[in-house]
Amino acid sequence: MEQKINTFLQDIKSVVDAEVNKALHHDETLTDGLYKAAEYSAAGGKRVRAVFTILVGRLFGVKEDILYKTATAVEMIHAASLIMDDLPYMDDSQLRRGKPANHVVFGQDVALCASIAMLSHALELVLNDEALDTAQRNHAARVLTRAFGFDGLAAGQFVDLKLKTKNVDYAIIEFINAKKTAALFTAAGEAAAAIGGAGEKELNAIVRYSENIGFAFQIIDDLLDASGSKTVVGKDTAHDKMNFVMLVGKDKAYEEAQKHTDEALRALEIFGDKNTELKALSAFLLKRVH
Ligand code: GRG
Repeated sequence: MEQKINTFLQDIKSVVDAEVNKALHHDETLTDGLYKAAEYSAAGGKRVRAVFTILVGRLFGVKEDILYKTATAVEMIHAASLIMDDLPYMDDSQLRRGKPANHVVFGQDVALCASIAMLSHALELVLNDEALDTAQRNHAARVLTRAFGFDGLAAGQFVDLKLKTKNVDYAIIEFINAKKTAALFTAAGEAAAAIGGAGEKELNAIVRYSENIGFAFQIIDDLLDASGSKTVVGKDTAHDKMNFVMLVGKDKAYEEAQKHTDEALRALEIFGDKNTELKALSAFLLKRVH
């Protein structure tokens, strides 16, 4: 099953790369530089969130291609957040996905415009998606919009930046991980489940699954930062921000990631045998450090 997830990641990566190219295709000459900056950062990445979106949809019997645009929108929101995260007045990172950060190549002004344009375009993709009916489009757009605002990425980043290493305890790191990382997984999961016609109980289970997977994903990311060199990880690993690994150490942090993965698996129990792929994805994501 691990090999199946690996192959699936590669397949979905090609699909999302093609969808991104389609989404950013344009005939504009005056704003060509803006599109180029967006394309630069929308490219690459493991596409874990796209796979996550599609596998949640499959649990509800949604055909993969119905979710291509939603999955691409999720990846574009993620890419937009990475551009912002690397800016000098945020994390001040020079390297991302194994290449110079967006602002290093295009300048801070263009990087910010490209990030905002990508956020906007991601929502347009969902709202104009002909594979979805109006209710599905609206539901997906609503949850994805919420994921990067006061209840999502911006909130998590704000607390992360402002607190740095001062007075940070478990509850604060929990807040940061929930908003900065898990919120987008949760929105992706909820959008896919809603497209699949999930009822309230099923939707709640997927939200619980996604929140826990997102939380574990951030801890594993921190563990990779703590043990990998920046050439291996493909991004700057030294930050003055506090994280779970710095707070409790590597072993306890890994245990915490395991606990969240177990909780995610418990949430899937109501789906019986149909949950095999999502279970495999959870195990695969946890194993990134071992
Ligand atoms: C309003 C969009 C918006 C953002 C403002 C900058 C910001 C607030 C939030 C930053 C959120 C952020 C960068 C969280 C880190 C999440 C994370 C674990 C990133 C690494 O994800 P991977 O490993 O990366 O999936 P790839 O490169 O494979 O896609």
